[in-house]
Amino acid sequence: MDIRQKKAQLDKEGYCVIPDVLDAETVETVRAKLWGAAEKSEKRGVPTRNIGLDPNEHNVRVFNLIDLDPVFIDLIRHPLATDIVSHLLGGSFLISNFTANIALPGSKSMALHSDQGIVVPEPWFQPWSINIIWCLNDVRAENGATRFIPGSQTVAWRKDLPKDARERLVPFEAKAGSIIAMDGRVWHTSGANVTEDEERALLFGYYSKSFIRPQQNWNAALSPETIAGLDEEMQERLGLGAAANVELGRPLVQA
Ligand SMILES: O=C(O)CCC(=O)C(=O)O
Repeated sequence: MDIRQKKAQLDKEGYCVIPDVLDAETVETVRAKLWGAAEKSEKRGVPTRNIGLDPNEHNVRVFNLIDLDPVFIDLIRHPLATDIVSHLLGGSFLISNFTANIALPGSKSMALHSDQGIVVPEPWFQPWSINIIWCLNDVRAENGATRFIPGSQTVAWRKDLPKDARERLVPFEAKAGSIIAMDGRVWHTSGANVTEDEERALLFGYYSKSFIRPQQNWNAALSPETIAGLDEEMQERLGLGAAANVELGRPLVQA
């Protein structure tokens, strides 16, 4: 696999799929830990179903993965993931969120959106955020693959979205163990899982330029034990330090 080619595709088409990032055994381990994290979240009083994002209870949403199992810390800082993120956003980025959506049989499609549009107002001229989607199952149309509008990373204004936007959606296809890198400006939605018994578990590692406030307030979301176990780099990526918006402060005008 030529990673330069994948990055070029991300630049040009707004996405790329990188296969075989996790081997089959690791995928199974992470999938089991994800279900464990869902249970832990429920025990903490953070519900995972019917939280208002999806049309019915067949989606399982798990938030704050970083606080639920160390395996998710390894994934959010995975060298290949952060290499792709820094390719698109530049070196100064923050971890904005890390969540899961398990689409079970009977789940339906959510509202069409772009993730950048959720964190900054239009116009969206540049890539300021990116999702690294970890596939824990084979992903295909029938089991509810994420559906996206090809080329929609060039839509700067909501009014420029095509009238038939939903008809233009196409499903990603990827094997378990792949990652899908998706420019934050790409318009997309979850698919409907129409299978009898197939699960579709995806993790969404979301990163944004460091001048954008992360979706999760990590200072409030992470337990002291989790924070104590993080090294300096992770603390910085999560915006846990006292300094903020240093990126824009750096190029001070010379006298
Ligand atoms: O689960 C999916 O396929 C998409 C989820 C998504 O776009 C979201 O939660 O914002």
